[in-house]
Amino acid sequence: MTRLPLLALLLAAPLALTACGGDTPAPVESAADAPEPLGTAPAPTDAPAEPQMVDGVQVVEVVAGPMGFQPREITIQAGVPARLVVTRTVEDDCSSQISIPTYGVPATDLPLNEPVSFDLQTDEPSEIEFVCGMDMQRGTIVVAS
Ligand SMILES: [Cu+2]
Repeated sequence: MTRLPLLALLLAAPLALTACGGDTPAPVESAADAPEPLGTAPAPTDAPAEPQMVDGVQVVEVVAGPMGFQPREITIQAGVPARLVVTRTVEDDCSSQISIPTYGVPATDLPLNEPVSFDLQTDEPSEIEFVCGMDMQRGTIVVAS
């Protein structure tokens, strides 16, 4: 995997911060009473992320929280099964739904603190975009060769 695209995504990430009324960033609430997600939830950061390998599947964990989707960019490997797992952690209309236009997945409810999974296609290099129900907060999964 190359590092340059990751760097480019890192530089681009802050540009996406403004949409969707997330103007009162609050600390991420404790997930102590949440169902245990696969592995460890990603920290709320704009840094591009890499998936966790779980039983041969690239698991991309995304939190829909006070700052929108975190992480906002994830790079995965083409040709390896992959799954997007999204967990909403805030009471916020903006993040209460997700859709994946790349796959034609319509707006799908994100129950509070309940991970919702989507299988990803990784046959060939591509970019998979996911957005909030209002098409304001966005994230991208880069399928790299
Ligand atoms: Cu929104």
